Amino acid sequence: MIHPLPTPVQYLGEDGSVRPGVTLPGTPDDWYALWHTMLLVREYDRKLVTLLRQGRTTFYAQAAGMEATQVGIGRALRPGHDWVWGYYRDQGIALTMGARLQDLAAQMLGSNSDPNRGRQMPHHYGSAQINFVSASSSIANQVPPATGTALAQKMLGTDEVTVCTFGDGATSEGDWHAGLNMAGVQQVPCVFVCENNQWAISTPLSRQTASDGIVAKAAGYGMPGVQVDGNDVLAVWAVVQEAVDRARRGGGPTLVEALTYRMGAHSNADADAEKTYRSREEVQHWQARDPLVRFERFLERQGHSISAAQRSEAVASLHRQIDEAIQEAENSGQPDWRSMFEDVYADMPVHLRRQYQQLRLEQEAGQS
Ligand SMILES: Cc1ncc(C[n+]2csc(CCOP(=O)(O)OP(=O)(O)O)c2C)c(N)n1
Repeated sequence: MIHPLPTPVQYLGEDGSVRPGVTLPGTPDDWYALWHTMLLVREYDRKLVTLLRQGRTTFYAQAAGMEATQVGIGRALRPGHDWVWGYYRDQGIALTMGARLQDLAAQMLGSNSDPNRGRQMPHHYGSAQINFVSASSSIANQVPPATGTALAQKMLGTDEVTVCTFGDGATSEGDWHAGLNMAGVQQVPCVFVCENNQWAISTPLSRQTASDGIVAKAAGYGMPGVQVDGNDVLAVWAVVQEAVDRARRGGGPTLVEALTYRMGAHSNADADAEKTYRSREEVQHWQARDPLVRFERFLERQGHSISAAQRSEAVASLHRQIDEAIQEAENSGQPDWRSMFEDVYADMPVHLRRQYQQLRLEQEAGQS
C-alpha cells in the first residue's frame, strides 16, 4: 500500500519551490545550518550502520528519511533551557541541540567516556547539558513523565517548555493517552510531536488507528492539533516553533503530527524491511521525497545552491569527525567494574557493599 502524499502544512513543494503565501522562517545562514545538520544526521546514520556491521556495537535505529522532522523540532527549542523527552530514534534532535558526537559515540559503545558509563543499552542517549532525557526502549513511557515535567515547569512559573516525541506506534499505548489527557486537563507547556514514519516495525499506520491521522486525537484531549509535512524542515520548524511559543506564553499543550517515512529498517533487529513487510514500490515512492534533496532544491532556487564539490567536501569532513569521535570513545576503554557501584547511592546499601566485596575478591583471585 502506498500512503497518500501529505496534504498538511507545507512550506516547500517537492521541487523546492515555496508555497504561495508562506513567510519563510530564518535567514540564508540558518538554512545552511539546517542543511548541514540534516547532512550530519544522514552521514551519522551511514557510519553507525557500518559500525554495527563491523560488530563494534550491538543496537542502532536509523533516522534516514526523518531528518527534516527531527532537525525542525530541535531548531524550535532553546538548548539547555527547554526539556526533551524523546525516544530512541531521536539522534537528529540531539545533534541539532548541540549533542557532542563524542558523547553519542561513547554511549553507543558503552565506553569509559560514556556519561552513563555503559549502564544503558546502545543508542539510548541522554544529556544533562541539553536537558535531553535518556531514551527508553519501552514505547510511550516517556509521555506521562513529560507531562509531569511540564506541570512542574508551570507550577514553578518558569518559561521552560517540554517537547515529547514518539512514533505512531506509541500512540496505541495506555501511557500515551494518560499523558495527553493529563496535559490537556492541566494545560501544561508541552508540545507532543508524533514522528509518524508510517510503520511501527511491521505494523502499518492503517492497523494502528482508525482515526483520521494521529492529529485527530488532539481534540479528544482538549488541545490544538496540527499536521505537518515532516519532510519539509522549514514547515516543521515553523509549526513546532509556534506551538513552543504558545506553550511558553502559558497557552497550553499542542499535538503535532509530522508525516514522514523511515527509509531503512526499523533497527538492526529488523534487517530486511523491504523484503518482509514493505514493498519496494513504497520505499521508492518515499525515497523520491527525500527531505535532504528537497531542501537542496529549495536552496538552489533561492540562489544558495550547494555544488557537488561542496557537498562531497562536507560529507568527507563529517565522516572524519564521526570517525574521530568513535575512535576517541574506543580509546577511552571499558568502564572499570567498580563504576557499577559508584554515583548511584551517596551511602551504598549493605547488599551492594557485599556484592562489591565479593566481586573485588573474585577480581583479585582472577589476577593472581
Ligand atoms: C511497551 C512496548 N511494547 C512493545 C515494544 C516493542 N517495540 C519496540 S519498537 C516498536 C515499534 C515502535 O513504533 P513507533 O512508535 O511507530 O516508532 P518507530 O520505531 O517507528 O519510530 C515496538 C512495538 C516496546 N519496545 N515497548
